[in-house]
Amino acid sequence: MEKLDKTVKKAVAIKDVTQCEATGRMLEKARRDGVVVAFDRAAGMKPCPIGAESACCKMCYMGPCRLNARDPYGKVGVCGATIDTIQSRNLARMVASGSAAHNDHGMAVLELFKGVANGTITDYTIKDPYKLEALCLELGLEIEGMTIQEKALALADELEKTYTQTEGEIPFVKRVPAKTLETWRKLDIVPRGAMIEVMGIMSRTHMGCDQHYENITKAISKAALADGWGGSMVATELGDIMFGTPSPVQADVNFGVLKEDHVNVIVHGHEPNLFESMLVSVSDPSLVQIARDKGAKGINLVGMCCSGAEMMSRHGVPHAGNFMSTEPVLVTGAVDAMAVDIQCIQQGLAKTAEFYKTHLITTNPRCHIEGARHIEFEEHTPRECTDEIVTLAIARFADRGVDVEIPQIINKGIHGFSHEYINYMLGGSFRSSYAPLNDNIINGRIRGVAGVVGCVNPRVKQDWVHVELVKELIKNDVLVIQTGCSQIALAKAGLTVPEAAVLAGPGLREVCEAVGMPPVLGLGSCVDNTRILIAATAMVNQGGLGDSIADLPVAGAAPEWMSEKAVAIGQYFVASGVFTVFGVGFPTVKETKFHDHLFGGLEDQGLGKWGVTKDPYEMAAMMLAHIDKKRKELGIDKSRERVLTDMASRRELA
Ligand code: BF8
Repeated sequence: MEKLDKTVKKAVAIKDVTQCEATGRMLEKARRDGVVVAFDRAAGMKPCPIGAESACCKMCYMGPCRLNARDPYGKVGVCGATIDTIQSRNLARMVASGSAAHNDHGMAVLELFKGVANGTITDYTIKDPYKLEALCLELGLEIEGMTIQEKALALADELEKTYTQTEGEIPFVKRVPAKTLETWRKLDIVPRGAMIEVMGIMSRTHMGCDQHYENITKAISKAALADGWGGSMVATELGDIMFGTPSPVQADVNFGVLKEDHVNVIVHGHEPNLFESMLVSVSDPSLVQIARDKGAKGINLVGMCCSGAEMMSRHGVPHAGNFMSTEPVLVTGAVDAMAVDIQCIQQGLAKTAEFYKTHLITTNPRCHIEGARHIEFEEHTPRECTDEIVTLAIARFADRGVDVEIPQIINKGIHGFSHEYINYMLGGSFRSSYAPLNDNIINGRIRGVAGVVGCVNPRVKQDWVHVELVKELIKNDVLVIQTGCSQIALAKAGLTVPEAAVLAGPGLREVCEAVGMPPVLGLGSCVDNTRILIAATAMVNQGGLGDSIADLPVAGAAPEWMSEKAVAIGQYFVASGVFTVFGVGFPTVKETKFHDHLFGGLEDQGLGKWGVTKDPYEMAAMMLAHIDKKRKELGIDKSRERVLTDMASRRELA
């Protein structure tokens, strides 16, 4: 095991790198044990200042060329590429990678769905036939007289176009508000299919090809929209049909969900199929009996990162923490097996797992890790993989051979606010609608809606930017909706409970207390950001808040982003019409044409725009200013007289 570097040990004060108490305690233990984790590696490696601003180009081997971000137009690359060409090509490749990751995930979910529909995969089923039918009808499919299986096959055929189609428009474009779609068509940014849009970026960013940042930006928007309204949306919708559409459920979050006297199995990753099967394996009476025979009280299944967030939303499975806690959780010594699939799996896990004798098991053909055991997961025989992992975990429990120290911290919260549930929650069974939300925005009780999503990143204090931003927003009557690692940060801060309404401004508090909902609504994983797009569309369709997503008093933020997926998500929100602010930093050089195009020019075209700041209070101020600007444009900047919504007025609204 590599030893902690002495200079690193001095440089990092734990209170400065994380707000998560459990993670902090495990960082202290890691230091005592001489174990290095990502927080230490980050302290020992400054970000490359040229790369951070995207002023370098390695698209060919005449370079790599480095431009001066302080004098961006002072020189060009060997081929003559300007700073705008270089930055836009770099950002395009980030978006292509992020979009590819989500689309690959969505395609895997589609393949699983096809197998369930044609009967070749029998371990999964269709749990929400109502949503299946609703989706078929929404996409204009003729399903009269069809069986559930036939409907599923018809839907699978239609949604396959999301990936493979090379001409036309992806299927879920049918959901986009008419005026938003009109703008996309005018700008020629409607995606044809994910594969061709991602391939198109890789092709046009080759040396000597597309060298106009505005044209490259169009390709960026297409590839990003092919993620948000494409692959990610397919993953969410088919996931709901197969595994259940979430509705509010209480779940425990934080390291205290680990149990010293149980066999602890963590699933960390993004695709729900592995986790769903693991849920079946840990409940198998014969495996539970083997665990008991070895002295365990039972088998404890826990999630981390995004598939964890999905399982928490759908089934109330406990969640141990977000991305930056994945190494520290192993330091507890209590994790008997960590099964991973794809995305956001840090290679450093292998060494940490080895030190604490935890089984780290990769399961997906797209993600092997040197030093980890690989047990391939196959949807036709999923239990072969998950049962074997549980068996390994039981054996490790019987002979842990390391000290166990679990921070006894658990935060209870309510999660699982799907778009469908929000619709029902606001309007009731017979009048489910977004009218009460729109009405409360129009009358000023709710100032606007903010999506706060995305990663945690060791370049900023873990969870802190998310939590401070969200507190500031709800204090100012902004309803917050969340996904991914951000949702877990707020769950740990105790804001995902209805009682957190006391932290909200008077208007939002009144609405939360009337409905019995938290001021912060958790929607699930990163692919579930598409639920935010659907909610925004429902707000437009409801009426009274403009004709396009760009008209809405809404804003988005990824305060601690780190992954290329986050950039793809950010761009699909911007292209959909949302002002989107990133924390940490942004890979462009300020006061360049490309930067100005992203941070203002796109808005002039009728889309959204980007913003950036590290400071959560400034971030909140930027988002509030945007929301207020939209309220003014809509003519609702002066709150209407406040009237409590009684049954008569609810009926009227419906
Ligand atoms: O997809 S929020 S760190 S875990 S990239 Fe990764 Fe970021 Fe977490 Fe999930 Ni999303």
